[in-house]
Amino acid sequence: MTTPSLFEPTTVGAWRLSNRAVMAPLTRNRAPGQLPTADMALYYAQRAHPQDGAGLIISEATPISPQGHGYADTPGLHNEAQVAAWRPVTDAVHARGGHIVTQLWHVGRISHVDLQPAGQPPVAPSAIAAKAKTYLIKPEGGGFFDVSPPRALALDELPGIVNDYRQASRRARDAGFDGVEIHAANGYLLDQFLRSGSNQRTDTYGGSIENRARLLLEVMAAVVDEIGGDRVGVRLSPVTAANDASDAHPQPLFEHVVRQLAPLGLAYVHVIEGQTGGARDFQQGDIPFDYAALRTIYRAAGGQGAWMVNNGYSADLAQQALDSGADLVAFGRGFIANPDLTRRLREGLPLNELQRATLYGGGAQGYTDYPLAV
Ligand code: 8OZ
Repeated sequence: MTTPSLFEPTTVGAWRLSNRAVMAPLTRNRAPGQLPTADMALYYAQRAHPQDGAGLIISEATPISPQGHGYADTPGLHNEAQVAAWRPVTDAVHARGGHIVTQLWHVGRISHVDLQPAGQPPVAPSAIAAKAKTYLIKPEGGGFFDVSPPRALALDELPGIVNDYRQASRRARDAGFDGVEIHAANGYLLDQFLRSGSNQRTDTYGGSIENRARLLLEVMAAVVDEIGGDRVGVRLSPVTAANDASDAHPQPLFEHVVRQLAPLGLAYVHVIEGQTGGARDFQQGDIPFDYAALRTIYRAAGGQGAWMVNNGYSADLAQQALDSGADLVAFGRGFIANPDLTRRLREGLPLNELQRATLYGGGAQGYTDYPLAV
């Protein structure tokens, strides 16, 4: 039996990808005025080489509405100026032979009044403040600040949020993206609804697992209806504690989610294993999360989307994951520091070191100046 190689082409949803290495979504805070820039086009194009770069690029998290913003200088997809400014980014990636989807984002309670329309409190399932920080750029410079206490969304506001995702997916298509990934991970709005620690609603969007999953599933159905399931993925982080996310019983919650996602005909399901950017064996509650069972349940329910895994993968670990049934592997830090990460993994070349001081905000340094291997 031959097992798939990280370095071989594959078909995912509507796309023929030149390899199975994916560039994970990565917030970089280099979009002043919430508009994509020429530097961003260069950065993504550098990572889009068909053999040496990512088979699929997932853009940095991209807010669907003014209210969906929670960090300084993140590029939106909620007005026509942003659509026009994203176009050179998608064109540059396509000119290199790559594929790019945008990650659609609403931060929910992980925001700050400085970034909210009219200085209003951020919105959340329930009025519970996260013990978390956000990145702001003040006149004296960029830094991390406590998030602001949120207000609970009213029931009659939720259809508008679903519609914001729908409109953003339409704008993504207009901007030339190959599709979208719905960001339902890392303690942002959709994950806040999923998990009991942030969702204490008593209406049909809180309480039971079915109710907590409702908003995500309505968003997925709307976006699939708008642009087609074969251009839509979703990112989940079943156990992460990022942004104060918590749920004592993630296994039945996420099993319900993937069972409900199965009939949508998605391009892929993207799962962060463990603590985002941290320990792969991190768990919430008493029982280690069973990721293999999650995939088995998705498949048993008829789900045919590619299974994308992420978090701290090396070349060896990636190949092991492909050998045991994963279809795609997403690399984050590796692609920040190595535009030619796929080639380096294929040839066993050393990796550039990640420069942490230039991760968030700033200019070309630590962004478009990481060298290719010689
Ligand atoms: C790091 C800094 C800011 C945002 C995520 C969108 O964790 C993010 C993010 C990561 O998904």
